[in-house]
Amino acid sequence: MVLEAADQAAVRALWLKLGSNVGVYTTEALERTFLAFPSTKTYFLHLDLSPGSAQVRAHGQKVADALTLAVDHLDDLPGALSALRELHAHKLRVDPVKFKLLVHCLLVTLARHYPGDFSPSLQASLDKFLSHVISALVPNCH
Ligand code: HEG
Repeated sequence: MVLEAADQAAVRALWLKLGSNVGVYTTEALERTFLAFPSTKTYFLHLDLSPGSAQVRAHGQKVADALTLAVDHLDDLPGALSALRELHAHKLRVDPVKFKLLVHCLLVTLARHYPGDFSPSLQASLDKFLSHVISALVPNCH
């Protein structure tokens, strides 16, 4: 399953615009996820989850780097994300449902910071991209 060309172009264009700030937005998305969906916090009990936490920021940057890697490998997300799939499924044992919660909060975050860009069509492209990322991170889902 590969993202259509128009969706790929829209995601790449947004990523260029985000530049080095992707980590800022993934960190806000994590903070929103922990507040809106507290059940997600159970995976991070070993981290300081208080607002503005440097540990959440550091984790946000890792998530950002993984998403940027995904944007650079839109034709082979399962291949690009295979190590992360192993980690989340077998070591961290993250419930697949939780990925959708983080993705929802990332969309809300991007809509808030880029209201002028966030057309219904960009939302649809981003939603498809992030669904593909989830599929690549969840075993037997691609
Ligand atoms: Mg995951 C670690 C990416 C959703 C729980 N996550 C990581 C790491 C990356 C990553 C790059 C660091 C891996 C490493 O150190 O080698 N995570 C990532 C993406 C997405 C995602 C791209 C979805 C888009 N993660 C996710 C969700 C949960 C979760 C939904 C649980 C609700 N991730 C999780 C935990 C760790 C990572 C508990 C380890 C954190 C740590 O101990 O530092």
